Amino acid sequence: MDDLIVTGPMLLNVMDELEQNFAVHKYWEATDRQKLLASRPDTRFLATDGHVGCSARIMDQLPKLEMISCFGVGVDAIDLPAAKARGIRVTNTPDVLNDAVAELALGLMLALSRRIVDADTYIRRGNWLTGGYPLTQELTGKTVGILGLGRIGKEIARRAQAFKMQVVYHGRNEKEFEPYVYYENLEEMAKDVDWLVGVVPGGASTAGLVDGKIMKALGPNGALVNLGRGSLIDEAVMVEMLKSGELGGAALDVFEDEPKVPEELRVMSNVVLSPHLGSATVKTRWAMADLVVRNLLAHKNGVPLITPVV
Ligand code: NAP
Ligand code: 8YV
Repeated sequence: MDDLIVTGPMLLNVMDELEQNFAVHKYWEATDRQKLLASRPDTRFLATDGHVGCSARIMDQLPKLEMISCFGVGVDAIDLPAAKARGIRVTNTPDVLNDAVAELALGLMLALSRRIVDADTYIRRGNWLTGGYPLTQELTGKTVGILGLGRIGKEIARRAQAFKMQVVYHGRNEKEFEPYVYYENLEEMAKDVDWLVGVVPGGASTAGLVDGKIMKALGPNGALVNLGRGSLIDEAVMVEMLKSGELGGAALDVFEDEPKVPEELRVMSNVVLSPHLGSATVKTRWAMADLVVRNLLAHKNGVPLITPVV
Protein backbone atom coordinates (compact mmCIF):
# COMPACT_ATOMS: atom_id res chain seq x y z
CA MET A 1 0.00 0.00 0.00
CA ASP A 2 1.11 3.59 -0.62
CA ASP A 3 2.43 5.49 2.37
CA LEU A 4 0.38 8.49 3.53
CA ILE A 5 1.66 10.88 6.18
CA VAL A 6 -1.17 12.56 8.09
CA THR A 7 -0.08 15.60 10.12
CA GLY A 8 -3.05 15.81 12.50
CA PRO A 9 -6.03 13.73 13.64
CA MET A 10 -9.04 13.51 11.31
CA LEU A 11 -12.58 12.35 12.09
CA LEU A 12 -12.53 8.68 13.06
CA ASN A 13 -14.38 7.33 10.04
CA VAL A 14 -12.12 9.35 7.77
CA MET A 15 -9.08 7.78 9.39
CA ASP A 16 -10.70 4.37 8.78
CA GLU A 17 -11.20 5.20 5.11
CA LEU A 18 -7.65 6.47 4.78
CA GLU A 19 -6.34 3.33 6.47
CA GLN A 20 -8.29 1.15 4.02
CA ASN A 21 -6.51 2.84 1.11
CA PHE A 22 -3.10 3.84 2.44
CA ALA A 23 -0.45 2.85 4.97
CA VAL A 24 -1.16 5.77 7.28
CA HIS A 25 1.62 7.33 9.38
CA LYS A 26 0.44 9.61 12.17
CA TYR A 27 2.91 12.50 12.18
CA TRP A 28 1.28 14.15 15.20
CA GLU A 29 1.74 11.03 17.33
CA ALA A 30 5.38 10.40 16.40
CA THR A 31 7.76 11.00 19.28
CA ASP A 32 10.53 11.70 16.76
CA ARG A 33 8.97 13.37 13.71
CA GLN A 34 12.28 13.72 11.87
CA LYS A 35 12.80 10.00 12.25
CA LEU A 36 9.33 9.30 10.86
CA LEU A 37 10.01 11.44 7.77
CA ALA A 38 13.48 9.93 7.32
CA SER A 39 12.06 6.41 7.58
CA ARG A 40 9.53 7.02 4.77
CA PRO A 41 11.53 8.63 1.93
CA ASP A 42 9.25 7.04 -0.71
CA THR A 43 6.10 8.73 0.60
CA ARG A 44 4.01 10.19 -2.26
CA PHE A 45 0.99 11.41 -0.27
CA LEU A 46 0.57 13.82 2.62
CA ALA A 47 -2.64 15.03 4.27
CA THR A 48 -2.46 18.16 6.36
CA ASP A 49 -4.59 21.07 7.56
CA GLY A 50 -4.60 24.84 7.49
CA HIS A 51 -2.65 25.10 10.75
CA VAL A 52 0.22 22.63 10.28
CA GLY A 53 0.43 23.01 6.50
CA CYS A 54 3.63 21.78 4.86
CA SER A 55 6.97 23.56 4.80
CA ALA A 56 9.67 23.32 2.12
CA ARG A 57 11.80 21.55 4.75
CA ILE A 58 9.25 18.71 5.03
CA MET A 59 9.04 18.54 1.23
CA ASP A 60 12.83 18.23 1.09
CA GLN A 61 12.67 15.31 3.50
CA LEU A 62 10.11 13.56 1.29
CA PRO A 63 11.75 13.68 -2.16
CA LYS A 64 9.09 11.46 -3.77
CA LEU A 65 6.16 13.54 -2.48
CA GLU A 66 3.57 14.01 -5.25
CA MET A 67 0.56 15.36 -3.49
CA ILE A 68 -0.54 17.41 -0.45
CA SER A 69 -4.24 17.23 0.39
CA CYS A 70 -5.25 20.08 2.71
CA PHE A 71 -8.18 19.93 5.11
CA GLY A 72 -9.24 23.56 4.76
CA VAL A 73 -9.60 26.10 1.97
CA GLY A 74 -6.80 28.39 3.20
CA VAL A 75 -3.43 27.04 2.12
CA ASP A 76 -1.22 29.82 3.49
CA ALA A 77 0.54 27.32 5.77
CA ILE A 78 1.68 25.32 2.75
CA ASP A 79 4.74 26.62 0.92
CA LEU A 80 3.07 26.77 -2.51
CA PRO A 81 6.09 28.07 -4.49
CA ALA A 82 8.15 25.22 -3.02
CA ALA A 83 5.45 22.71 -3.95
CA LYS A 84 5.20 24.10 -7.48
CA ALA A 85 8.97 24.02 -7.93
CA ARG A 86 9.00 20.33 -6.94
CA GLY A 87 5.97 19.44 -9.09
CA ILE A 88 3.91 18.58 -5.97
CA ARG A 89 0.16 18.91 -6.44
CA VAL A 90 -1.85 20.64 -3.70
CA THR A 91 -5.60 20.38 -3.10
CA ASN A 92 -7.90 22.18 -0.64
CA THR A 93 -11.57 22.14 0.42
CA PRO A 94 -13.30 25.17 -1.15
CA ASP A 95 -17.05 25.92 -1.28
CA VAL A 96 -18.28 23.13 1.04
CA LEU A 97 -17.54 25.40 4.02
CA ASN A 98 -18.95 28.69 2.68
CA ASP A 99 -22.30 28.45 4.47
CA ALA A 100 -20.84 27.47 7.84
CA VAL A 101 -18.28 30.30 7.81
CA ALA A 102 -20.84 32.86 6.61
CA GLU A 103 -23.28 31.80 9.34
CA LEU A 104 -20.63 32.29 11.98
CA ALA A 105 -19.80 35.72 10.55
CA LEU A 106 -23.39 36.88 11.03
CA GLY A 107 -23.51 35.11 14.38
CA LEU A 108 -20.47 37.01 15.61
CA MET A 109 -21.87 40.29 14.30
CA LEU A 110 -25.19 39.73 16.06
CA ALA A 111 -23.41 38.67 19.23
CA LEU A 112 -21.29 41.82 19.21
CA SER A 113 -24.01 44.31 18.24
CA ARG A 114 -26.61 42.93 20.68
CA ARG A 115 -23.94 42.03 23.29
CA ILE A 116 -25.40 38.51 23.43
CA VAL A 117 -22.45 36.92 25.23
CA ASP A 118 -22.19 39.70 27.79
CA ALA A 119 -25.97 39.74 28.32
CA ASP A 120 -25.96 35.99 28.93
CA THR A 121 -23.24 36.45 31.56
CA TYR A 122 -25.32 39.27 33.04
CA ILE A 123 -28.18 36.90 33.81
CA ARG A 124 -25.96 34.05 34.96
CA ARG A 125 -24.31 36.38 37.48
CA GLY A 126 -27.71 37.42 38.83
CA ASN A 127 -27.28 41.04 37.68
CA TRP A 128 -30.74 41.26 36.08
CA LEU A 129 -32.25 41.20 39.58
CA THR A 130 -30.64 44.55 40.25
CA GLY A 131 -31.49 46.30 36.96
CA GLY A 132 -31.98 45.96 33.20
CA TYR A 133 -29.21 45.49 30.66
CA PRO A 134 -27.98 48.61 28.77
CA LEU A 135 -29.38 49.31 25.29
CA THR A 136 -27.43 47.92 22.35
CA GLN A 137 -27.14 48.43 18.57
CA GLU A 138 -28.82 46.53 15.74
CA LEU A 139 -27.50 45.45 12.35
CA THR A 140 -30.53 46.75 10.43
CA GLY A 141 -29.70 49.79 8.32
CA LYS A 142 -25.95 49.58 8.94
CA THR A 143 -23.30 49.26 6.23
CA VAL A 144 -20.92 46.33 6.08
CA GLY A 145 -17.72 46.43 4.06
CA ILE A 146 -16.49 43.01 3.01
CA LEU A 147 -12.76 42.73 2.60
CA GLY A 148 -12.51 39.80 0.17
CA LEU A 149 -15.71 39.21 -1.79
CA GLY A 150 -14.74 35.65 -2.67
CA ARG A 151 -16.63 32.40 -2.19
CA ILE A 152 -17.24 32.98 1.53
CA GLY A 153 -17.45 36.79 1.26
CA LYS A 154 -20.37 36.50 -1.18
CA GLU A 155 -22.28 34.26 1.23
CA ILE A 156 -21.69 36.76 4.04
CA ALA A 157 -22.96 39.54 1.76
CA ARG A 158 -26.20 37.64 0.99
CA ARG A 159 -26.84 37.07 4.69
CA ALA A 160 -26.05 40.68 5.57
CA GLN A 161 -28.63 41.79 2.99
CA ALA A 162 -31.19 39.55 4.63
CA PHE A 163 -30.49 41.54 7.80
CA LYS A 164 -31.30 44.74 5.85
CA MET A 165 -27.69 45.91 5.80
CA GLN A 166 -26.02 47.80 2.94
CA VAL A 167 -23.14 45.81 1.47
CA VAL A 168 -19.98 47.24 -0.08
CA TYR A 169 -16.64 45.54 -0.69
CA HIS A 170 -12.93 45.85 -1.32
CA GLY A 171 -10.58 43.43 -3.04
CA ARG A 172 -7.82 43.53 -5.59
CA ASN A 173 -10.36 43.66 -8.41
CA GLU A 174 -13.89 44.88 -8.97
CA LYS A 175 -16.23 41.94 -9.58
CA GLU A 176 -18.11 42.46 -12.81
CA PHE A 177 -21.37 40.75 -11.91
CA GLU A 178 -21.77 41.65 -8.25
CA PRO A 179 -24.44 44.21 -7.27
CA TYR A 180 -22.46 45.80 -4.42
CA VAL A 181 -20.51 49.06 -4.50
CA TYR A 182 -16.77 48.45 -4.98
CA TYR A 183 -14.08 50.45 -3.19
CA GLU A 184 -10.68 50.39 -4.80
CA ASN A 185 -9.24 51.88 -1.62
CA LEU A 186 -9.64 49.99 1.66
CA GLU A 187 -9.21 53.07 3.85
CA GLU A 188 -11.96 54.91 1.96
CA MET A 189 -14.25 51.93 2.48
CA ALA A 190 -13.38 51.74 6.19
CA LYS A 191 -14.37 55.41 6.57
CA ASP A 192 -17.81 54.74 5.06
CA VAL A 193 -18.82 51.53 6.85
CA ASP A 194 -20.07 50.50 10.29
CA TRP A 195 -18.68 46.98 10.01
CA LEU A 196 -15.53 45.73 8.31
CA VAL A 197 -15.46 41.97 7.73
CA GLY A 198 -12.13 40.42 6.72
CA VAL A 199 -12.35 37.15 4.83
CA VAL A 200 -9.25 37.18 2.66
CA PRO A 201 -6.59 34.45 2.58
CA GLY A 202 -3.51 34.67 4.80
CA GLY A 203 0.00 35.14 3.42
CA ALA A 204 2.30 37.98 2.48
CA SER A 205 -0.16 39.92 0.30
CA THR A 206 -2.70 40.36 3.11
CA ALA A 207 -0.43 40.46 6.18
CA GLY A 208 -1.13 43.59 8.22
CA LEU A 209 -3.56 44.93 5.60
CA VAL A 210 -5.85 46.05 8.42
CA ASP A 211 -3.43 48.35 10.22
CA GLY A 212 -3.88 51.34 12.55
CA LYS A 213 -4.84 53.60 9.64
CA ILE A 214 -7.69 51.32 8.57
CA MET A 215 -8.92 50.86 12.15
CA LYS A 216 -8.80 54.62 12.72
CA ALA A 217 -10.93 55.07 9.59
CA LEU A 218 -13.41 52.53 10.97
CA GLY A 219 -13.49 54.55 14.16
CA PRO A 220 -15.10 54.49 17.60
CA ASN A 221 -18.51 53.49 16.23
CA GLY A 222 -17.09 50.88 13.87
CA ALA A 223 -16.55 47.17 14.43
CA LEU A 224 -13.99 44.81 12.95
CA VAL A 225 -14.76 41.16 12.18
CA ASN A 226 -12.09 38.68 11.16
CA LEU A 227 -12.72 35.22 9.76
CA GLY A 228 -9.81 35.16 7.30
CA ARG A 229 -6.49 34.76 9.08
CA GLY A 230 -5.05 36.43 12.18
CA SER A 231 -2.18 37.82 10.12
CA LEU A 232 -4.62 40.18 8.35
CA ILE A 233 -4.88 42.51 11.36
CA ASP A 234 -2.16 44.27 13.32
CA GLU A 235 -3.33 42.62 16.54
CA ALA A 236 -1.23 44.68 18.98
CA VAL A 237 -2.52 47.94 17.48
CA MET A 238 -6.08 46.60 17.48
CA VAL A 239 -5.84 45.80 21.21
CA GLU A 240 -4.64 49.33 21.98
CA MET A 241 -7.35 50.94 19.84
CA LEU A 242 -10.08 48.81 21.40
CA LYS A 243 -8.81 49.77 24.84
CA SER A 244 -8.70 53.48 24.05
CA GLY A 245 -12.07 53.43 22.28
CA GLU A 246 -10.61 54.55 18.96
CA LEU A 247 -12.07 51.32 17.55
CA GLY A 248 -15.60 50.44 18.67
CA GLY A 249 -15.50 46.66 18.82
CA ALA A 250 -14.20 43.44 17.34
CA ALA A 251 -15.55 39.97 16.63
CA LEU A 252 -12.73 37.55 15.97
CA ASP A 253 -12.57 33.92 14.89
CA VAL A 254 -8.88 33.92 13.96
CA PHE A 255 -5.78 35.26 15.73
CA GLU A 256 -2.16 36.03 15.07
CA ASP A 257 -0.73 33.23 17.24
CA GLU A 258 -3.51 30.64 17.63
CA PRO A 259 -4.47 29.20 20.05
CA LYS A 260 -2.90 32.03 22.06
CA VAL A 261 -5.23 35.00 22.39
CA PRO A 262 -3.94 38.16 24.10
CA GLU A 263 -5.12 38.38 27.71
CA GLU A 264 -6.26 41.97 27.13
CA LEU A 265 -8.73 40.86 24.44
CA ARG A 266 -10.12 38.19 26.72
CA VAL A 267 -11.37 40.71 29.26
CA MET A 268 -12.93 43.31 26.94
CA SER A 269 -16.74 43.48 26.78
CA ASN A 270 -16.65 45.16 23.33
CA VAL A 271 -15.05 42.02 21.89
CA VAL A 272 -16.52 38.64 20.93
CA LEU A 273 -14.15 35.72 20.47
CA SER A 274 -14.44 32.30 18.90
CA PRO A 275 -11.67 29.69 18.61
CA HIS A 276 -11.38 29.35 14.81
CA LEU A 277 -14.81 27.78 14.47
CA GLY A 278 -15.77 29.06 11.00
CA SER A 279 -16.06 25.64 9.37
CA ALA A 280 -16.51 23.70 12.59
CA THR A 281 -19.92 22.09 12.13
CA VAL A 282 -20.45 18.35 11.84
CA LYS A 283 -21.89 18.61 8.32
CA THR A 284 -19.17 20.88 6.99
CA ARG A 285 -16.27 19.05 8.58
CA TRP A 286 -17.57 15.83 7.02
CA ALA A 287 -17.78 17.45 3.60
CA MET A 288 -14.24 18.82 3.99
CA ALA A 289 -12.87 15.46 5.09
CA ASP A 290 -14.62 13.76 2.20
CA LEU A 291 -12.88 16.13 -0.23
CA VAL A 292 -9.52 15.43 1.41
CA VAL A 293 -9.99 11.70 0.83
CA ARG A 294 -11.46 11.99 -2.66
CA ASN A 295 -8.57 14.18 -3.81
CA LEU A 296 -6.03 11.68 -2.45
CA LEU A 297 -7.81 8.80 -4.16
CA ALA A 298 -8.09 10.75 -7.42
CA HIS A 299 -4.33 11.23 -7.52
CA LYS A 300 -3.72 7.62 -6.49
CA ASN A 301 -6.01 6.42 -9.29
CA GLY A 302 -4.56 8.79 -11.88
CA VAL A 303 -7.77 10.74 -12.47
CA PRO A 304 -8.09 14.57 -12.36
CA LEU A 305 -7.94 16.16 -8.92
CA ILE A 306 -11.29 17.48 -7.69
CA THR A 307 -10.20 20.75 -6.11
CA PRO A 308 -6.61 21.50 -7.14
CA VAL A 309 -4.75 24.61 -5.96
CA VAL A 310 -1.52 23.88 -7.87
P1 NAP B 1 -11.59 33.05 -2.15
O1 NAP B 1 -12.83 32.60 -2.83
O2 NAP B 1 -10.28 32.87 -2.84
O3 NAP B 1 -11.79 34.58 -1.76
C1 NAP B 1 -10.77 35.34 -1.27
C2 NAP B 1 -11.07 36.79 -1.59
O4 NAP B 1 -9.98 37.56 -1.05
C3 NAP B 1 -11.14 37.07 -3.08
O5 NAP B 1 -12.33 37.75 -3.33
C4 NAP B 1 -9.95 37.96 -3.34
O6 NAP B 1 -10.42 38.98 -4.18
C5 NAP B 1 -9.60 38.54 -1.99
N1 NAP B 1 -8.17 38.82 -1.86
C6 NAP B 1 -7.14 37.97 -1.99
N2 NAP B 1 -5.97 38.59 -1.78
C7 NAP B 1 -6.27 39.88 -1.51
C8 NAP B 1 -5.50 41.02 -1.22
N3 NAP B 1 -4.18 40.96 -1.16
N4 NAP B 1 -6.15 42.20 -1.01
C9 NAP B 1 -7.50 42.27 -1.06
N5 NAP B 1 -8.28 41.20 -1.33
C10 NAP B 1 -7.68 40.03 -1.56
O7 NAP B 1 -11.41 32.33 -0.74
P2 NAP B 1 -12.55 31.81 0.25
O8 NAP B 1 -12.87 30.41 -0.07
O9 NAP B 1 -13.66 32.81 0.29
O10 NAP B 1 -11.72 31.81 1.62
C11 NAP B 1 -11.13 32.99 2.09
C12 NAP B 1 -10.28 32.74 3.31
O11 NAP B 1 -11.09 32.55 4.45
C13 NAP B 1 -9.43 31.48 3.30
O12 NAP B 1 -8.27 31.61 2.51
C14 NAP B 1 -9.11 31.30 4.77
O13 NAP B 1 -7.97 32.03 5.12
C15 NAP B 1 -10.34 31.88 5.44
N6 NAP B 1 -11.19 30.84 6.05
C16 NAP B 1 -11.36 30.87 7.40
C17 NAP B 1 -12.18 29.93 7.98
C18 NAP B 1 -12.43 29.95 9.45
O14 NAP B 1 -12.72 28.92 10.02
N7 NAP B 1 -12.36 31.10 10.09
C19 NAP B 1 -12.79 28.93 7.23
C20 NAP B 1 -12.58 28.95 5.88
C21 NAP B 1 -11.77 29.90 5.29
P3 NAP B 1 -9.68 39.46 -5.45
O15 NAP B 1 -9.16 38.22 -6.14
O16 NAP B 1 -10.63 40.22 -6.21
O17 NAP B 1 -8.60 40.30 -4.87
C1 8YV C 1 -10.20 25.09 9.16
C2 8YV C 1 -9.97 27.21 7.74
O1 8YV C 1 -10.58 25.17 10.51
O2 8YV C 1 -10.61 26.28 5.69
C3 8YV C 1 -9.88 27.08 6.28
O3 8YV C 1 -9.07 27.81 5.68
O4 8YV C 1 -9.39 28.08 8.32
C4 8YV C 1 -10.83 26.28 8.52
O5 8YV C 1 -11.85 25.75 7.76
C5 8YV C 1 -8.78 24.87 9.12
O6 8YV C 1 -8.15 25.02 7.91
C6 8YV C 1 -8.55 23.46 9.61
O7 8YV C 1 -7.26 23.23 9.63
